[in-house]
Amino acid sequence: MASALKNLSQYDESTMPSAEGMRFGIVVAEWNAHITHALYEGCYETLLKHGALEANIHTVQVPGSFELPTGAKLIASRHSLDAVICLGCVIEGETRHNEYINNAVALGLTNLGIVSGIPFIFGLLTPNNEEQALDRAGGKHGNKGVEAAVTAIRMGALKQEMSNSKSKIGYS
Ligand code: RBF
Repeated sequence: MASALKNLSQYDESTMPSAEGMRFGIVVAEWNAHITHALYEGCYETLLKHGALEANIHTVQVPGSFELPTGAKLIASRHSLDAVICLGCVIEGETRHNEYINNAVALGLTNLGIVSGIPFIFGLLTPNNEEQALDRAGGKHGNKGVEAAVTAIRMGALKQEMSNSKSKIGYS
């Protein structure tokens, strides 16, 4: 059912691949740290819950969400990773800064993923106000950090499965 896909915080654990042996990068924006650190906790705990080893999870902080794609590229250049998770929160204000930052992050992560073949996971909250952010960082709409980790594990498994395939398209 389509509605079942709206909130991956309540995912079916029995369908999850094991994250044991997978290597992850996490990039966290410091802006709105009370939100992004809650996302990070949910994300990190979920990776561990599915078997990832602490030694295989590499975390860096960047100042703001606009820096997430660059931070993601830097961490992916330094470590061999199965997925990179980017966590941030851009709250709408009086000006249109949120549109510019959010679009730049979405485009940047999309490009990184296509060019590198590594999944770059979009864990950016784009709320209209702080309440909406809190609702999605452990509140009534779950924790999008958990959902980002679930997506990273699923995409990491897909990447590993496809890495043996000989047929390639596009850039690689
Ligand atoms: N970064 C965030 O992660 N969340 C925000 O809500 C946020 N709001 C910003 C508002 C303005 C007007 C500006 C100029 C920057 C904001 N940033 C925010 C910081 C941005 O992501 C980046 O760190 C800086 O623009 C430096 O490149």
